[in-house]
Amino acid sequence: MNTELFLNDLNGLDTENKDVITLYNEISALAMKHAGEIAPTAGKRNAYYLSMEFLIGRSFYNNLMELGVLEQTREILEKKGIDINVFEEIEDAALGNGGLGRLAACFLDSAAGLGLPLHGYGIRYKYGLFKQAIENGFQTELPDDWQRFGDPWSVRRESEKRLIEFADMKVYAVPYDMPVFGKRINRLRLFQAEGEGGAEKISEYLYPADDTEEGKLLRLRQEYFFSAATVAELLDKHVKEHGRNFKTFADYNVIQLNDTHPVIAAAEFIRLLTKKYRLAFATALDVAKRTFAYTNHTVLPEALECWKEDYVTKILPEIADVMKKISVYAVREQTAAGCGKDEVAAMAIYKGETFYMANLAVYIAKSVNGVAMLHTEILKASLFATAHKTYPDKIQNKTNGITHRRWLELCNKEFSSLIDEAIGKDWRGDISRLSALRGKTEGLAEKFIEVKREKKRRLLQYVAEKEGVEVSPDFLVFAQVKRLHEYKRQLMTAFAILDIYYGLKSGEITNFYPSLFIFGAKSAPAYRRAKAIIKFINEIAAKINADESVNKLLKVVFVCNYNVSYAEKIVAGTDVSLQVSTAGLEASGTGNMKFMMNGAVTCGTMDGANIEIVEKAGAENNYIFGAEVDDVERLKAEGYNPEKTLENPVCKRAAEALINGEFSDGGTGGFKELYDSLLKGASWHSPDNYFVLYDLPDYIRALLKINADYSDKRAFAVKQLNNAANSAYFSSDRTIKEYAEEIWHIQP
Ligand code: 26Q
Repeated sequence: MNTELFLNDLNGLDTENKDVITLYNEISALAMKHAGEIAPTAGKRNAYYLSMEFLIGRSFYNNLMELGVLEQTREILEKKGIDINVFEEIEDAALGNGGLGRLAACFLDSAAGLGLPLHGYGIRYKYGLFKQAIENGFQTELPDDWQRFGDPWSVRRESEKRLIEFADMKVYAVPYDMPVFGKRINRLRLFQAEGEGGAEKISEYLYPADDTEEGKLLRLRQEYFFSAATVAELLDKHVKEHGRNFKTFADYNVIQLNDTHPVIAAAEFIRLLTKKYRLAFATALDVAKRTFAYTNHTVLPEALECWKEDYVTKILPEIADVMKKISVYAVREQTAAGCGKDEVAAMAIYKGETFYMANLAVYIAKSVNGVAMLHTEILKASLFATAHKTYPDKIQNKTNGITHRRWLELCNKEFSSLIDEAIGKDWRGDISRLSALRGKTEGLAEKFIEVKREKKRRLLQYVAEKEGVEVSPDFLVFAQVKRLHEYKRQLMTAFAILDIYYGLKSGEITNFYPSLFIFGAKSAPAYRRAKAIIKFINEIAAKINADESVNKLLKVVFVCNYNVSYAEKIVAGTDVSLQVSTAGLEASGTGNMKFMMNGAVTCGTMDGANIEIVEKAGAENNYIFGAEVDDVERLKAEGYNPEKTLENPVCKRAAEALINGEFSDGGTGGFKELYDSLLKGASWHSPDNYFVLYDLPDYIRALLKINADYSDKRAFAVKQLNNAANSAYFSSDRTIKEYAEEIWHIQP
């Protein structure tokens, strides 16, 4: 960054009578002008991160911070009578829907920060994740036209567009580059679909509804569209720099597949090498096997991608052929390695006229990684057990992380300054230094209480404005913010709150510290039960908040349109992070890390990265409850019957709240469906598939213990600080260093 020129231009900028959007575009353009160029990739080994999602959030503040001019910009604007906070009006770029997309954004930030050549490749959706409105307690969806504010952080590269061919259409992939600022400027390249005959549709929506054949084909087109554009670009670049010597391709390039969504890139890679460059199939396959690596992000059966052969054949016949041929090679190789019929079947890439994309990814990839220790162990022992036996060195762990720049320095300036005061500023450049806080938590407690109260005050002021619910910053704040899914068990939290409410009303619960529960979540538009849970939460919130006999002690708020920017406020202003997924089902979680780093305790199950959080921060500083993986397995083997839990009046009352008429689902039948899912089983699931009723009593006990402990505010603040002090491990800087050293083999 040429700071001097930027500040000079900014000082000279005429801001009179300009609206916020104009100012945003002009200031961002100045930063882009003086930031410097994206670093060249030639002559060194580069890593490419292929992802259907990049959940970037707001770029303005973050980029100015990365460029080292945020504070000066604030001051210059102030002199011009502009409060820098006005740019909060600019909405997020939400080109992703949850953990996997946000992880991609954190990884790019860390790689740039560490000076490592990692580049993101994905899709420039016209509409990002839908905007959520709540109407009468129900989620409704509105299109997210994020580009209406302009897109000053992207540069269109018209001359680098290329034609992508389907059997029935041709589409241009036009690259838009977003620089990722840090010690090095890396590239996030997002392709936009253009052309005739409905070409633009391909990059119109993130997650088009896929309940029809047309919807499914559109998703397949999206996957191929950006994968093919990326692979063609990398091969062209290799030919230009090294000639047609593809044996060295893997020396210069490594392609990380963010889940299976872009694994079709491997098939396209082989297709191009064999068809365009005339390599033998075995040779092309070998190059692919040395180039690709794959990250798995979920073990939920319904989230494992598979494609019916006739869909693929319809629009990508050559890709279908390549995948079948890969399958033949895999079977041959596995049989030669001594695998039996069942083992080969368990690893099948192509079986029953269906392609199994996770099996394809595992076979092709030189490295397969899980995203937290437990998750990786589950991959080895269950999901990919046969592959693990066959290829014992393939599966490895890379515990997720979050960028401490956005998730601490940017969102919590107050806490960051307190840390500076205590241990100096070195931690900002080298997060491992944060552990210097460890010995100092007792001494910092009073000041931390002040900081937390201030962050709470700001959060609650915002919540009051947006949601119309007023809460005192003296409340103890719990938060459960994440995608709405049954396995994440927001319903269990709703039940627990309801039980506490009944207990307060009856006088069974006494000495209760005033508490607020914040929920934030979007449900997939077609996921009926998740939508019913949102309605249920809003129903109990309305009831409790309106009840004068209780609402001085208990409040509930469901924040509307939870997104990255809302998260920045919530993680800083929360005391207790709720991470209560059914053990074994949350691959990692990353929200848990954001809260921890901002000094919140975790109330959670032994799942995902919670296990590592507790290991680092100490069991005494967190609140763990509920069934563990072994318990869940045992319960399933025994034939868990939730009817039995109804013998406990707590569980009975919870379940009945769904059907006794106390709360209305507006005649949709949604609450009855939830009730049935708990006691009869929904879809292909067994009754209470996620052990909500089973874990509920222990959850309530944990919540009440937290409430009691909070009355010693000082001791509680020390627990919170102990979490922050031990959070360095969860910086994505650490994660990215591990990927760089152990999978990518790239250097600054
Ligand atoms: C699958 C089939 C067909 C269409 C779509 C999908 C699909 C789409 C998105 C499957 C999965 C996803 C997203 C998964 C995801 O976000 N997983 C989360 O990844 C985080 C980062 O590793 C983890 O922290 C979370 O635990 C995990 O849930």
